[in-house]
Amino acid sequence: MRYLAIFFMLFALLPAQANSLADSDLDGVPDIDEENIYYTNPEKRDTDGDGYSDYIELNSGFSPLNADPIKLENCDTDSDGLSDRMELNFHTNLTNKDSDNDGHDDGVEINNGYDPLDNSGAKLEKRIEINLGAQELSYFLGGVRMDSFSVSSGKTGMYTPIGHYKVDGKSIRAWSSYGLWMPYWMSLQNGYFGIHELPEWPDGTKEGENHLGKPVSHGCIRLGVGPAEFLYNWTPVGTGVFIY
Ligand SMILES: [Ca+2]
Ligand SMILES: [Ca+2]
Ligand SMILES: [Ca+2]
Ligand SMILES: [Ca+2]
Repeated sequence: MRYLAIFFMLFALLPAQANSLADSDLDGVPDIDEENIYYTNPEKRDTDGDGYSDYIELNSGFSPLNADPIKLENCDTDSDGLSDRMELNFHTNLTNKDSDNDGHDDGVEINNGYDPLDNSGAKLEKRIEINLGAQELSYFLGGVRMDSFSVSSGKTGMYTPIGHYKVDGKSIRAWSSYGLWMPYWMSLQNGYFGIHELPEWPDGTKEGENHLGKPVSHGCIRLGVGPAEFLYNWTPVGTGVFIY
């Protein structure tokens, strides 16, 4: 038993080693992270001089580089169209517009699906996830969640199937056998079901405008006006869709 106790003590010591990285200003953020991730001053606890340490700002979601109380998602230090929050998520340089020096700003690369850390023109993987319990669709670029939209999925008895699918076709306007148009249609399982904007009756009236967030469809995933068109244009055929 004594050996076992020593064994566990050794493991208990390991996390302490991870915290022994140099931290010159003792603000809780290691020098190496201040220099390479957050671009804060490793010699100054409060880089922007607003009275809050870099550590406190980062842990409460505020920019440690801006003395105004601005959240990381609303701050774009290098004005490249990508927020500081997203720069941290994508591991890009939040003080350099063009992290991979290929002539295209980070924000432009992300908006067009390119890898802002690869100057060979490589694209990042796109993925869509639909959480039926939350009635929410999220889309991901390179593993980073970009945004989420409220949806309406299948009602009781006409449940939206769960599982892994791929977008296998697209149409600006598809006709449903229920007698409705489905704008911005993205087909799953060869059209067995799909993702589309709130459906439209032939007279132009929209169906289910107050139903986003509630499962009332015939099995499809309905998106609101705006998000449906955006996602249609963002999503290439072949994009993975994970429904759970
Ligand atoms: Ca520090
Ligand atoms: Ca500060
Ligand atoms: Ca930026
Ligand atoms: Ca670039």
